[in-house]
Amino acid sequence: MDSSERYVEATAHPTIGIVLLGGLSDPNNRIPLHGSSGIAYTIKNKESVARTRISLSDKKHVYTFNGKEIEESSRSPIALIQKYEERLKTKYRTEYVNFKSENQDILSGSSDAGAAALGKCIQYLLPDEDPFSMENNLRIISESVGRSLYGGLTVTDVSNHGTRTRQILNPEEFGGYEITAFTFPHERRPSDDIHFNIKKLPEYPNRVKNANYKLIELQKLAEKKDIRGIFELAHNDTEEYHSLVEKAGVIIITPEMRQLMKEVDRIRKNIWCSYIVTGGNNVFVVTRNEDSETISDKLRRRDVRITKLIVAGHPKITSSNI
Ligand code: ADP
Ligand code: 3S4
Repeated sequence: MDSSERYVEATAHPTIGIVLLGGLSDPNNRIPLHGSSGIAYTIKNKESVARTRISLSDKKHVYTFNGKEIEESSRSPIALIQKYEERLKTKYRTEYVNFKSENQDILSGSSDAGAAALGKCIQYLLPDEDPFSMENNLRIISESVGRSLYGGLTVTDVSNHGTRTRQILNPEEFGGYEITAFTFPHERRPSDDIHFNIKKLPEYPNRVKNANYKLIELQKLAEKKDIRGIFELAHNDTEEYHSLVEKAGVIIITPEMRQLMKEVDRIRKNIWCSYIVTGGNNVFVVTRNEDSETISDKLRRRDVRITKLIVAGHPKITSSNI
């Protein structure tokens, strides 16, 4: 960084779906076809974050992600920065708006974290920016960005005017529970494989109705602070979602992942636990804190990485000289 450079740096946490999202009405603006819900997470005793710095300089443009230069593409943060560039240049009398982001200890849900950390920087620089229009602009990078923008347990509602996320439980309410991620050693498929295919199914209108209905249920569970109920709902949603995703020809749950899920179903008969599978190569097993070790030991296998996660909060400004 040159000594005259002005900058702001923010971090945001990655996310896991609770009522899973499948189907976008407009692939460029990534507008969801139904409401959804999720939590922000961090690895226990570590900081799972996207760390993003926006700097203002008079020298040249620099855009990097995980140390590599990035190009303009449909989901690129460059397109998002361009939406705010003129206002930033006028307000801060600068020539160039630069972007640098690094992901740290993220298993999945990185795009939400990346979009939210960038959003937090822009909000800092342009505090009058309306949060609703900000959330909808950030969707270019990630359709479920609201989960990371608000942290804890969130619901994202979709209307004709756009999408709006609200937090329905703060992360502290999840203090008695741990999420163990079992990461399988294969590459994940892009989430767009799900989004493009699921909406072609004849069952899809019913899925849209069910997902929206589940959000009403979830709100009631959150009001009662029924954390187990919330993760039971997530467990059932994983089953409904993946049976449709598979009918649409997209296999996310491999036979090895399914085998582990069957074992969770067996354990659940005696000790409470549940699972979630989003679009990646993780099976997330939720347990009470005191049962986490026993259950992980029962599920442990070769080549499957085990990581302990907890629910996390909203983005933070970590440093700035502006
Ligand atoms: P995930 O489950 O990790 O979100 P996706 O395939 O949905 O997986 O999204 C990955 C994409 O998100 C990356 O290819 C990149 O375009 C974008 N992304 C990830 N991290 C960041 C970041 N820190 N800043 C900006 N964009 C990011
Ligand atoms: C496939 O925007 P992810 C999905 O709702 C899309 O979590 C989220 O998750 C499902 O694995 C979901 O791409 O984060």
